[in-house]
Amino acid sequence: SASEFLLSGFETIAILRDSAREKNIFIHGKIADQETVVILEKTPIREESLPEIFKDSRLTLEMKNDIYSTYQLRPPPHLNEIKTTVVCPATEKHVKKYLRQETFLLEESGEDYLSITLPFIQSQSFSLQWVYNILEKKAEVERVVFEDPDPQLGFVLLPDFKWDQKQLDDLYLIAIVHRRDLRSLRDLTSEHLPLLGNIRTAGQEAIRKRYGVAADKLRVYLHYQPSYYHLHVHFTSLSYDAPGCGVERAHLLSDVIQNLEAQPRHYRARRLSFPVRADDGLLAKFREAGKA
Ligand code: M7G
Repeated sequence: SASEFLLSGFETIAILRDSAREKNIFIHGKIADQETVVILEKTPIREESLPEIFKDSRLTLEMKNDIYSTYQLRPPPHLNEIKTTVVCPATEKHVKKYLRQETFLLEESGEDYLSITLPFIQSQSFSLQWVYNILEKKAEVERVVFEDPDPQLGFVLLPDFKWDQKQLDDLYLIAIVHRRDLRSLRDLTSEHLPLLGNIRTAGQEAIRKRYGVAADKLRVYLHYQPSYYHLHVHFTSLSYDAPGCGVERAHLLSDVIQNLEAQPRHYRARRLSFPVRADDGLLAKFREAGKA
């Protein structure tokens, strides 16, 4: 069927990163001569599946010592799934994004943004096609949780593709704005307060209605720098240590709103810090300009 996909033609080129703790692996390879990134991730164990696991699984003893014993448990196959993300054809930038690398913190003034960062992101950032597909109802249509169609204040709220929606512990949604002229936090001024307020209020309300998760259980933030330069806001479960939710990259929406209320051009003027990977072209540009 159209929703089935074969990985048997996948040829591995390199392991980009893996983590025993996160139980995932990022692989660069080829499918039919096309550059591809595949991400495999073991999914959390859900409380609802415990009765089935206890009833239908086979245990093999590994060791026993006094009151302690460890086993290998083989659950029924449908409870042993691996969440798989495929990027194909992948660009070199995708391969770099997932490669584990040393990072450096850059501090960017408003002027640095205009003279270094903006020209750089205009020349080489990820395609926004997936974003436009969502806004134009060409992809992920049935996944949309909430939409405000207003062209200026509106947005689409849907599950982030990092979340499989099977448990609330790692709840992760994104709100993507309808207007297409806002690249990132840097573009925001007090003029955009109605948009930001709408995303916060309507987004939280939609998540409460759909998932029963209250506003005080959500971490609502923007990334700077984002990977995709079309304004979007992350909504993650407060109890989930989401990738990229650290202070060096995440800006809480409520702080953003307060900063703009206090100073309309806060994000145009202020120095902003953010991490970059060792081989990020932006780091090279900052170094060329003697700013890093
Ligand atoms: P970001 O801050 O621009 O970059 O966030 P990051 O990926 O470095 O965090 C973009 C968000 O959009 C991320 O949380 C991605 O997981 C998510 N995302 C990316 N793509 C390509 C898709 C997609 O095709 N569908 C959905 N639903 N989410 C995506």
